[in-house]
Amino acid sequence: MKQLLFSLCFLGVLSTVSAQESIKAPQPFGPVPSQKQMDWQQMEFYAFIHFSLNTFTNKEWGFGDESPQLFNPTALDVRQWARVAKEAGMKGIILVAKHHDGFCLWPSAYTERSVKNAPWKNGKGDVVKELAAACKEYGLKLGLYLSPWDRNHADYGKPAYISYFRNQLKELLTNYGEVFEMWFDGANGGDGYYGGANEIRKINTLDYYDWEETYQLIYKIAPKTLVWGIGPSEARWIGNEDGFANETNWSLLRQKDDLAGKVHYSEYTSGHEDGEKWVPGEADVSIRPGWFYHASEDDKVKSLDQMVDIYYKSIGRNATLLLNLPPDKRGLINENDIRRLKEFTATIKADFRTEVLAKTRVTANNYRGNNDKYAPQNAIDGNKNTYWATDDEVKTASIAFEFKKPTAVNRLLLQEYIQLGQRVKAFTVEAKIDGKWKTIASQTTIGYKRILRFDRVVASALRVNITDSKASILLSNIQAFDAAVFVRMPEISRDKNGLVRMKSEQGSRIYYTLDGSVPSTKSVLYTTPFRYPKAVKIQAIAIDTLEKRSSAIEIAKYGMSKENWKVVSVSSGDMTNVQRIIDGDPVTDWSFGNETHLLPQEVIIDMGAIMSIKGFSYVPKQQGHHLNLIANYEFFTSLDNVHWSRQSEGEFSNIKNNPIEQIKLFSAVNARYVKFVAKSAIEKGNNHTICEINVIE
Ligand code: FUL
Repeated sequence: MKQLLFSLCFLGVLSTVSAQESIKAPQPFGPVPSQKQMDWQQMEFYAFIHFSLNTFTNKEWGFGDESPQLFNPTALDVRQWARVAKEAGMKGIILVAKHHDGFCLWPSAYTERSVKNAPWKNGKGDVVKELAAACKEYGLKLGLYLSPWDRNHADYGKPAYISYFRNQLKELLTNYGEVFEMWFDGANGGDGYYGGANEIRKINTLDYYDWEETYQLIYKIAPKTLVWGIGPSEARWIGNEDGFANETNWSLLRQKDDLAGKVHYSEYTSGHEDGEKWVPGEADVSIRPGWFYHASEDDKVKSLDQMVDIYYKSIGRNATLLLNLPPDKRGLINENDIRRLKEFTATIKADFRTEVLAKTRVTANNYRGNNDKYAPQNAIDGNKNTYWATDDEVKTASIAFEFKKPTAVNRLLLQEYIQLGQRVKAFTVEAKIDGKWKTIASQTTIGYKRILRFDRVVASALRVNITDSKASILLSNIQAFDAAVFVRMPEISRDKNGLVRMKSEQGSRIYYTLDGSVPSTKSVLYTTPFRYPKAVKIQAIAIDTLEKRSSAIEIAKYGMSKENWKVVSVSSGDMTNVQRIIDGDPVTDWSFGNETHLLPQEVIIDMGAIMSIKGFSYVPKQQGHHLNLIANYEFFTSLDNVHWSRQSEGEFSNIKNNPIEQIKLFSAVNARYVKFVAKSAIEKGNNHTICEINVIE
């Protein structure tokens, strides 16, 4: 009897096992990530460190002739970098080991241009080694940036340089432990010192480096290193240096076309739905306007609003986020940057504190073979290895979550089980409010992670409808949150005549100060535009009266208004619209130069009175495909529009990838007239654009 019972039980077990097994697991669809890419994607957030000779020369790109003697940080502490990154929840640090000027932060055996010829630690230091140890101590992964372009090396552009470059790669990938990411920047070739030749060396990025072979070398010596950037890479640039992916973001790329030079980099922002290779996007951005530290940017650290937007537009849009924290001349991440980073991480942490779906009743109108292994519960079980899956032929389906009582939500987080490919092309989200379903979002891709922000709704149920997918649907995680209302900072603008305008979101009031004090509800309430043509620092705050919450403080600094400014002469271009370059609006643009008026081109401005100035800025066009950017400039001042003295000349480094306001400083000088000369351009065309010219008082 006992025996019989046992056999019956045994048979019972067997039959359940075979029922489970008779369900075939879903098959991969299209390109899938490698384990290395999966591990990398799950890091989500890591730091970038730009720290080199440029930190000491106040440049964004060194020319290659700067002396290594200038590298002399007074308090370099890589453990501080690691601590800051760790506390911010980052998982690694990518260090720029060599930037375009060729200076090496490690004592490379192949060059004298390195820390070994710097006064720091009497030439005995090795920043890469120190950072590798600090990363280990703090449980962070180490990544490295080795600039392919070298403006110092005499052989750059010739075959000999490729051996040099590969030798350095070998040093970096064998002497410092595991490197999680190798970063190859796209800026390649142009003018430089090149061992004293001082010339322009153009190369074809795709041919010159023989990337296929370089990659083979890397995979041989460092198989765990993910290679980013140019060549047949395993992760791609997101196509801008603002840290944004598009809402539609495929982790796929038509890399063959890319390697044949047929893909414009703006396409990286979305990837390619029909890409033949898994090449996920990495969004890189600096916490300041520039990549290297400049004291003049101490008050230009990105605002909390910008930082939060960056998070939702990168990690929230299926990309990883590589955030640059440039150490200052001491060798420390600056206090201002740390403060902002802390505010940012606290805000993001708070946004995801209250999860509301885990305890809901979840149902789906389809799940694979009605088998529990693929049931909708898997999307809320907190286990990233289980997923809700539909039957193979089912490419549209709904998953619904019923709350025990009406619940407030304003964030939704979704994740596909990307190990089997990225599939979802479109989806909608509905909320059941007062018994009626209401569509609250209509979106496209999901990928590894997609986070939606929407106005708070109080719902009795939520429903996610996948409305289009390449193959069956596999979702491993769905969460919803009730984040505190984020009040956006007011926007401040001032026009040419000094008229100040402020704008905030509906439902909030703006309070401001003009005397440098911190604004609060006791400060002046903004009601209508007002005139303030003098130099001023305006600080404003928005208060959501209903939520009783306030925004971060917006600060706008202005010199004297431009009401008495006039453009007195231009070498070409349309004179009727030229005032756009002095209208106080950084968006309106004007161009000079054409087929008959080639570079250099100039514009002369009369400021109406003698002023002491110590710099100028050029605001380039920032939106669009053809920005017609100026690459090299000269800037002159005069008291009488007859006798001129040159105050500054040089390049707008990195303007192509990062077309931000270009600030150039010089020793203070009295001037009434200023002359801005465009000497060379980024694009081949003969048209060159200026949005605004400012002076720094
Ligand atoms: C760019 C470089 O030219 C910048 O200097 C910086 O390193 C940035 C991350 O990549 O393209």
